[in-house]
Amino acid sequence: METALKLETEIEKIVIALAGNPNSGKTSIFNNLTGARQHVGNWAGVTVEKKEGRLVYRGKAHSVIDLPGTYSLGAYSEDEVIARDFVLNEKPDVIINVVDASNIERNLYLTIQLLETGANVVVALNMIDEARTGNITIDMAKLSKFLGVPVIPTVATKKEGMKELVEQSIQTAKADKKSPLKINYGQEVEEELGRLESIIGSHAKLPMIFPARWLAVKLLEEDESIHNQVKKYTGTKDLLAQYEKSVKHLQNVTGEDTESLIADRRYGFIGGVAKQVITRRATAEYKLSMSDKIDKVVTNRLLGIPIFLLAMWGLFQFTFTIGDPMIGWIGFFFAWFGGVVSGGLAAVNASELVTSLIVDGIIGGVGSVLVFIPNIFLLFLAISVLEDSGYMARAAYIMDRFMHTLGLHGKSFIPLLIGFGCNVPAVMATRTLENKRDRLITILISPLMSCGARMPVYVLFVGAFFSTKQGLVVFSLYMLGIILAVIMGKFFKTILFPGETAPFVMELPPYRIPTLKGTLVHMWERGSAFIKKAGTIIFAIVVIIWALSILPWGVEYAGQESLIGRLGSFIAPIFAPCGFGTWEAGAALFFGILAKEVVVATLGVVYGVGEEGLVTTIQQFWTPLSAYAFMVMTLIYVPCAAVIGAIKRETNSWKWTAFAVGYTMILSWLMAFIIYQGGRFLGLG
Ligand code: BGO
Repeated sequence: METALKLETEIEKIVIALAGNPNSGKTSIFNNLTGARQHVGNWAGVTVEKKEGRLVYRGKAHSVIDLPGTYSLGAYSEDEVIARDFVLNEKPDVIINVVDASNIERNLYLTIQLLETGANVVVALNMIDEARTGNITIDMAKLSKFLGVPVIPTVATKKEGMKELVEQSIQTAKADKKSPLKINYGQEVEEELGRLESIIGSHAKLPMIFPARWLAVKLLEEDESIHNQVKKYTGTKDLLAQYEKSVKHLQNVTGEDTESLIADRRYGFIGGVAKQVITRRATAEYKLSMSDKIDKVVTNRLLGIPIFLLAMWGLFQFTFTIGDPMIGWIGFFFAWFGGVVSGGLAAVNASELVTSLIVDGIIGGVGSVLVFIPNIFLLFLAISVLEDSGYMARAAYIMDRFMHTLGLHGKSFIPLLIGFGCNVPAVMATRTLENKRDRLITILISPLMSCGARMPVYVLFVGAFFSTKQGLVVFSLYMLGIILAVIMGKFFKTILFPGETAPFVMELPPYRIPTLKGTLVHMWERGSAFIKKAGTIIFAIVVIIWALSILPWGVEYAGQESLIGRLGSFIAPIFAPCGFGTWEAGAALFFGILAKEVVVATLGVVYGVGEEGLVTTIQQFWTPLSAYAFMVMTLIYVPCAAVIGAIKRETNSWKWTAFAVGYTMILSWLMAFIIYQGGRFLGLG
């Protein structure tokens, strides 16, 4: 007997911790695993009961620790702190997370926090009998894939599933550690997390004690106990200063406290999991929440895509109906301002050269871009409302289903939606995609999304050629961008990277009424970047274009003999089959590579007219058909310089960067050619 006991002790190796919500059946499972081999004491320094037991399985004994029942791994109660410290400091070989199957959404809040620590977890999906009688069906294989851990159905009261649970736990304990679950906390929070993580990573000790991302999340959650622990280490001043800055910044931008922001995203993740793994038959007891009710319509299989299209259409109608009269006012202002400045310069006997630089170059060029401020701000305002209300996440969810039918990764759609604002953050947002191939495909197709910088080109051309259907025409361009992105994605996937797509969770945060402050701040963040760009990069480019318009000395300003005229003339034949073979169009597209707004700025400089005059001038050189082909060209051809830089940074490859530039060039020419020649063939122009 003694020898047997000694043997057992010698081979007792694996430490299993049981974690779960109160009443999830943790004690029942603990009793099943350990039988009479239990010992009850206290956790060090506190009066909370600590239950330890011995599990004997296949002649080997293992230790089982019952952690206090908690809903979270925060620091709100002693129980939570004990559970968290044990997980982080004692690092059990495996954690059995007991989840009440009849109450899965609430229980998963703890699960995802355990997974975020990077611990080895096995989910015991307990009370599966109750779930069945409550008319709940759970797709366990899918749940396991989404969480990235084994899920074992159990009925603790009947000892069902215990053998599988132990078997799986021992296997998992011996397996290599997985990387921690990475929830996407949204662009703004992710940026701050990135800053904190890089400081944590450079600290001598912290990364050995806490997983870097986990610690960054905890700091942003303003977890006092973690904050105090960090304070004790020397050399953490930078980190704590950055934490304060990040919390303040996020509160300012979102109008919410960071703890709620993070909790919201976690519930979004859980909402996404639940939506895809749980089927509930309607019963009298189960009442749909408001969010569920809205989702039943908005994410409906048949209605989802039409509603998404309607929302997008509404977005452009709103932008143009309200923005259009304002463009007139600002255009009028610049015309007046140009006149005043010109008069002023004449009064002080300024040279013709200076007058030309200021009036034709700067006011004409930068002004022709700035007149589109109302449309751009209104577009960003509408996008912010859709995002802050939680609708954009649903749009991604709907498109996910659609993308999956094409064999594409649905999560790719989130960076693509961000691309409506600017393609640079869209390319950066692909970091949320773990699979390298999916990430590369999404990077390659991101520039096809119509960003705010294309807007000035659209507004100018639809105003000149489609004045009664402006919203509809721009809507068609945005849709074309999405459709081409999907087609090209499918093409790249099939040709370049064949293979399975990994499952993932689409986060579905609860619906919210957007706050005025949050919406305005988001609109301003995006819109002000446009104004800044107009005042810096575009200003500089406009001066260069102006210089090319007056050189060589003595030529007619912006004439065909000027440098820009020669450059445009050299390129123009390429675009002639697409319907816009003028040297001005060629020059505009050439400089538009630097920033897409520059297409309009260049036209403003080379035609030497203000926005008002520009509309009538382009009417002489384009037809509605060639104007549409030109807008399609602007949409697709070459990502702008900033996006090219972002692609290089994110892919870390010149080859893929060149590929992105090359394929968009070819695709844009083909599309413009097909539209123009096809339209002519159909007698449209
Ligand atoms: C009582 N199925 C069902 N149907 N019930 C279960 C299961 C299961 O798989 N697992 C546990 N339970 P704890 P925590 C009770 O005690 O293990 C039941 O807090 C009662 N008690 O029997 O204590 C379990 O440790 C009187 O129910 O959970 C227990 O996590 C009437 O869930 C309860 C009815 O289990 C909580 C039930 C005096």
